[in-house]
Amino acid sequence: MSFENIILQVDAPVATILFNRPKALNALNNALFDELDQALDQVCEMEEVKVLILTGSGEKSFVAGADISELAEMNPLEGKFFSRRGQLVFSKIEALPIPAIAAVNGFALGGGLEAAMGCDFIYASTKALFGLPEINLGLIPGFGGTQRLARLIGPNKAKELVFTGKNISAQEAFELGIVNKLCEPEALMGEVMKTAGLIAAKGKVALRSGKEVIQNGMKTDLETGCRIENDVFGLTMASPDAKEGTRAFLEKRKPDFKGGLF
Ligand code: CO8
Repeated sequence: MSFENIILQVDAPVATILFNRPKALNALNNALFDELDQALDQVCEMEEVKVLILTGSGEKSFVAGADISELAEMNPLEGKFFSRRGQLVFSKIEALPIPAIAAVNGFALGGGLEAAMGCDFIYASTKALFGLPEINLGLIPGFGGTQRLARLIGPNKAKELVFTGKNISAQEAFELGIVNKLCEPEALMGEVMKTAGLIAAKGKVALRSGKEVIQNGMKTDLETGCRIENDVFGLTMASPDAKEGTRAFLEKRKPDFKGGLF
């Protein structure tokens, strides 16, 4: 299916979704959320896809936030629904059974930073700009940003960004731990692809298990998290990939992970 506000490219084992409203710096509107939601469902069903990349089309922007022209026309109830819509779509990225990498190629402001934080980690161009500027519009972040940023960098640093609405450079975002790796703009996609390739060579069941355990464990205390890890470890051991991985090590060869369930 083709979309108007995003582009879905599949080159298995990697799928890439580009936010594609370059004239509005890829701002997020309702139509884009509908398409993103559908594209995520499609990616989920592609057995051969093992990594998802999210990036922005055009040179300038990953996503410059929610579409302010649409936002300005909403009544409070519509705003509440829109906020929840965005939260659910970004939570869907977080809950994908495959790793998702944000390749932040430019502005990642408001909903843009929130989209990137829904991914498992962020690589960014040295030219990228990050921030939660909603306070400048008399608002607060509404697509999960207050919660994800506070968990990512701690509540005090998150509050400073939310209260001041100031934009920070890619270097500052890297130092705060928002960004895993900084790349020269022309090298960004290559670096992201390199890491995606490393990930895609692993077993799909183990990737899914590792993601699930970290995410569910982070919502709880250490002991409960270890119990979750323990249960999922046992299940993962039952997968054909686990048998292949351990056998390949003993036979001194590269594993050939085929995915597949138990
Ligand atoms: N929404 C709609 N249009 C936008 C947006 C946006 N967020 N950002 C940029 N645009 C449009 C501009 O209006 C402009 O359109 P036109 O050419 O028709 O005038 C075009 O994109 C290019 O933008 P600029 O000319 O402003 O480009 P600059 O390079 O000069 O500036 C900036 C780039 C700094 C990114 C600037 O555009 C800007 O500050 N944009 C807004 C950033 C922002 O405030 N983002 C947060 C939005 S609010 C949000 O994300 C809330 C999420 C939770 C919502 C909860 C639901 C209710």
